[in-house]
Amino acid sequence: MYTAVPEDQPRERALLVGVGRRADKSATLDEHLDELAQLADTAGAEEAGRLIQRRDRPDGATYIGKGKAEQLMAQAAELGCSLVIFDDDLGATQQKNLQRLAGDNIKVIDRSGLILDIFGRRARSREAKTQVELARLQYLLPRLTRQWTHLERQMGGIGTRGGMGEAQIEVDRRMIRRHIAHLQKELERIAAERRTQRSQRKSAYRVVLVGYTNAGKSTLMNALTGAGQLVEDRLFATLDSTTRKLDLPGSGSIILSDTVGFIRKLPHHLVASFRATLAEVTEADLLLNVLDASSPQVVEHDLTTRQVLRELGADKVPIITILNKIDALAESRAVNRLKEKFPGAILISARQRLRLEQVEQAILEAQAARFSHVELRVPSRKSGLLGQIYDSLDVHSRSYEEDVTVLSVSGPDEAIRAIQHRLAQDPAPGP
Ligand SMILES: Nc1nc2c(ncn2[C@@H]2O[C@H](COP(=O)(O)OP(=O)(O)OP(=O)(O)O)[C@@H](O)[C@H]2O)c(=O)[nH]1
Ligand SMILES: [Mg+2]
Repeated sequence: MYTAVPEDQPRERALLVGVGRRADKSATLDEHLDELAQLADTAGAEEAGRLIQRRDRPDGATYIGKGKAEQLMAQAAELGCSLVIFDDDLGATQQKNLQRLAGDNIKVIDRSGLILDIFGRRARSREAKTQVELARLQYLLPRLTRQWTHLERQMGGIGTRGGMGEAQIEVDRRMIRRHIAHLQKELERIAAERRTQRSQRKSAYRVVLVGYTNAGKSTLMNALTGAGQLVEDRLFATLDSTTRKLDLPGSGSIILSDTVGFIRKLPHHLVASFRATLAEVTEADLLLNVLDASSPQVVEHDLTTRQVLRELGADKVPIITILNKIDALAESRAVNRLKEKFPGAILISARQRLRLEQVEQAILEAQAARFSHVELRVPSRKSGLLGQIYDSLDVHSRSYEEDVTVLSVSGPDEAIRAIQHRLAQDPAPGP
C-alpha cells in the first residue's frame, strides 16, 4: 500500500472509479468522486483521472464488467497511475479479479480500504489505534488471498507475503482471528473505563458535536471553548473525542465534546469498533449536528449523519442543526433555500465567529428544558443523602441553618426529583 510520502517526493497517482445508476444525476456522481479525490489526497495520493460508469447493477465478477475493467487498467497504465480506487465497496472476489487484471504495478483498492488506511494514519491515542486496527483486520480477513497482497504487505508484522501457499494463509487467518478477539477484549476494557469516567461527571449537561467530516465541528468547539483542537481542510482531522467545559452565564455545568466525523458509506466495521468513542454520542443530552452549508451535498450529508446516528442508537437524543460556513455562501438566495430545507436550523460561521451566541442560546434553552436550579434543605438526620447529592448534582453553594444544610444545586430534573423524593420520605416528626 502507499505509504506517507514526504512533500518533496512525487505523490502516488490514482485513477478514481465511480459507478452510478442510469437515473443518477451526473453532477451528483461528480461530487461523489470529488469527495473520493479528497479522501485520496488525505491518504497521500493525487487524482490523475476518473472513470464514471452507468449501470443499474454491479457485475458480480468485476463490478464494472470485464471489458470495462480491461479498459480501466489500460487507462490507469497510460496515465502513470499506481492506484485504482473504487468509490464503492468491492466484494473479496471482485477485488481479487480486478487485481489480477491490474497486474503487479497497479493496486486496486476500494472506498472502505481507503478510509481504513486514513484512519490508520491518523489514529493517535491507544483507543483510536485499537479501534482502527480491529476494523482493519475484520476488513482484511475475507480478503486474505494469494492474489491480493497490498494489505498483506501493509500487515508486514503478521508475516504475510506475496506468493505464500494456502497453508500459510490459513495460519495467518487463525492469527488474525486471535488478534481480533484480543482487540475486542481490549476495547471492552476501554469502554468500561470510559463509562466510569462518564458516570463521574453525570451531573453535567452533555452536549456533543456530530456531523459530516470537514463540516467545522472542531472549529466550532474551539470558538466556543478555546479548546485548541486541530482544524484542517482535510477529512478526518479528528479521530479522538475531546471534552471541555462550556462556560455560559447562568447555566449549570455544561460539557461539550468534539468527535470523529461521519462520511457516506462509512465502513460498518469502523462504526462498530468506534462504539467506545461514540458512546458519548448515544449518552448525550443534546447533539449539535454541524453541516457545511457551502457544500452542494449538504442535504446528503445531513441524511448520512442521521443514518449513522440511527445505527448508533442515538436517534432519540434531542438534536439542533447548525449550518456552518455561511460566510462562504455567495448569494442570499442560497441562504433562503437552506432555511427552507432546514427549518429551525441555526446559520453560523464558526471561523468568523458569526452568530455563535445563537448556538449558546439554543444550548441554554435545551438545557433549561431538562435541567433545574433548586434549593435543597437537608436536615442533619438525613445527612446520609449528602454524598448522593454531591455525586449526582452540581452544588453551587452550601450554608447552615440550625440543624439543616441548605444547598443550592442544579442538575437533570430526574436526579433532582429522586433526591427530593428521598428527602420527603420518612416524614419529619410533628411539632
Ligand atoms: N469558510 C469557512 N470555513 C470554515 C468554517 N468553519 C470551519 N471551516 C474550515 O473547514 C475546514 C474543516 O474544519 P474542521 O473544524 O477541522 O472540521 P471538522 O468537522 O472538525 O472535521 P473532521 O475532524 O475532519 O471531521 C477547515 O479548513 C476550517 O478552517 C467557516 O465558518 N467558514
Ligand atoms: Mg474535527
